[in-house]
Amino acid sequence: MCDFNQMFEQAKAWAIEAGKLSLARLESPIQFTYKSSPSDLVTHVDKEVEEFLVNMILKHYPDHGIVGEEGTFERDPKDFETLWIIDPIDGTTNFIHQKLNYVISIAVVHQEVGMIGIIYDPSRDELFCGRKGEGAYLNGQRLRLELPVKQQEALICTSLFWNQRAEKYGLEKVVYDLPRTCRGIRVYGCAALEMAYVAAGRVDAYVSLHLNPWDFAGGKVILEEAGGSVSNLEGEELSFSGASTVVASNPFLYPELMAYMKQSFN
Ligand code: 2AM
Ligand code: CA
Repeated sequence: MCDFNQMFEQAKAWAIEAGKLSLARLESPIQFTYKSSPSDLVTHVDKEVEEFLVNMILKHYPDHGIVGEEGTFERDPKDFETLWIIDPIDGTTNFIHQKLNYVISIAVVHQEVGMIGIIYDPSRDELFCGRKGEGAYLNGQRLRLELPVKQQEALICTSLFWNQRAEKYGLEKVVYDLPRTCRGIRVYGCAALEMAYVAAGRVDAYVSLHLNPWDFAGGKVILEEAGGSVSNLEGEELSFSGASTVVASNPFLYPELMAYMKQSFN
């Protein structure tokens, strides 16, 4: 039997501990290397935080699987009924350049259903969390998206980086067309933080042409528990097993935004 309540409490504590570790490491110079390109970076802290989280998870749940951005856990995720999907540092480029606007993101997925989402922002000491059927919270305050928003009044986040998928969909549609339809665009460079901000009502939607499961898994659970809507650009449920486009939105804005997206990206 899975005790999701216990996992939820542990995941929150581990995310905070990982966040404190990242802040301590920022007191010394950060070394980084390139992964696939000069805009795809990894630091020794990404690896250290992932190792810390993997060790904690396996110590308490040796029969669970883990999908992490840095690939510390090497077994096939398909072999596990319960999976932890973790991004040790989401917003690595911000972590290096700005020392803020990065988060630790953790999700627990059971039989392909998102059960737990945790996003911790160490520099602001903000903990966003959600548990399936139990609501979403920011530092203990319940998050509920209850106010209608129209697209022309909406503040919309997006991620601006080039890759082949973004090229295929047309990055210019997000850069040039979308700003004409709404009040403003914000780009924080940290997908999980931006999804958490949609859940908190700080922005009204987040759109990405390419995200990996570790970028969106925690945010999906939190946003849905706050009453928000999440899908890919085609309006389909996000799968935790591969990269995808992502639309994460205030529920009242979602139908209008999706109608616009479908027409714009057709
Ligand atoms: P990361 O920092 O963990 O790499 C904005 O750049 C957001 O999109 C970040 O959350 C970043 O995650 C993610 N992202 C996914 N694919 C990316 C890519 N090819 N280049 C830059 N950021 C990417
Ligand atoms: Ca990431």
